[in-house]
Amino acid sequence: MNKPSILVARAVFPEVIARLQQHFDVEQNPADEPLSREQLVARLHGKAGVFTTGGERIDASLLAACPQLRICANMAVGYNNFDLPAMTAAKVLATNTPDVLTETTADFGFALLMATARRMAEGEHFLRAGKWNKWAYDMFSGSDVHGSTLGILGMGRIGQGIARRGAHGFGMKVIYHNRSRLSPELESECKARYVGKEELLRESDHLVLVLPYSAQSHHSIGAAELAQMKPTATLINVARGGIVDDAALAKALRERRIAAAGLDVFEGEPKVHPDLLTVPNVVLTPHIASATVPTRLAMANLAADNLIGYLVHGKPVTPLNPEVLGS
Ligand code: 8YV
Repeated sequence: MNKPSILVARAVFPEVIARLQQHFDVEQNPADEPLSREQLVARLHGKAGVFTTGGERIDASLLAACPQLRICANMAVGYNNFDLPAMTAAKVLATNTPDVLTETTADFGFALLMATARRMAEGEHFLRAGKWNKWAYDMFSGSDVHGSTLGILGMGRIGQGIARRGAHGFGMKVIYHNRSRLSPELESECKARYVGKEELLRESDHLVLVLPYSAQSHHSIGAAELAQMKPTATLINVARGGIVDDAALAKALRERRIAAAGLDVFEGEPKVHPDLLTVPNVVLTPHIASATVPTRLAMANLAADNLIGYLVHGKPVTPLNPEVLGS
């Protein structure tokens, strides 16, 4: 019997490709570069499934051009590259990779918070540039993490992981804002207090963004929100570019209206707003919050499990639009 055909849109672990080859005819984009829209549509011709990594936009016009497509499996927990209603209307299953990256991403969010608060990147650049030739009482003085107020915008699994680290490991007072409140049990586990967005902006010493990107969350932090934050505050984004207005942030950092920012994600990445590259009080990393070998492997295997689960056994593991299954 012919195996179903799938496309793997980016280079991923060879052992995961080998697993997929046991069940499918696999075409892989071997290049480091993402496929252009035209290349993606051309390569999806006749494919029942696609393994995506978050950069490939799946929308109504692509779906109309690829009528054989039955599943798009994202190797990412975020799925803002999917037009979910259009996929559901076209009866195409969408899957993502929740849970397997939660703790790794929370570790990174906290590391970025620490590096930002304690000005580690500025110190390293100074040292590498050969400028360290004396001690000074105020050299790279940052802000304390222990005992400070940790604000979290978006309190899903990763937000809760960051809250636990702050509350239990660093004695931080945790406040959060989210579309919905956590259960009392989860609030007490995370030692987190629900507040309105204005209070969150006003009270946070370190504000971490962990909310999903959507039209509603676009520029959730812009000039007006930055103006409400403490001048000593830090802002950390491990969610998605586009949640922050990067131009407004660069201006606020340059004018020291907030103390510093730690950013793993950017509007229009991998391009970075040029003003962010020239302000000193920012720590910049290239979207690597989930990047440990075991976690990336677990993410790739879960995306593969979804393709195999659905196309071979009719049972995906982590469907986003399960209504497609019954139709
Ligand atoms: C991924 C992410 O590395 O899971 C997500 O939503 O942002 C990252 O963990 C990225 O999307 C590529 O797969």
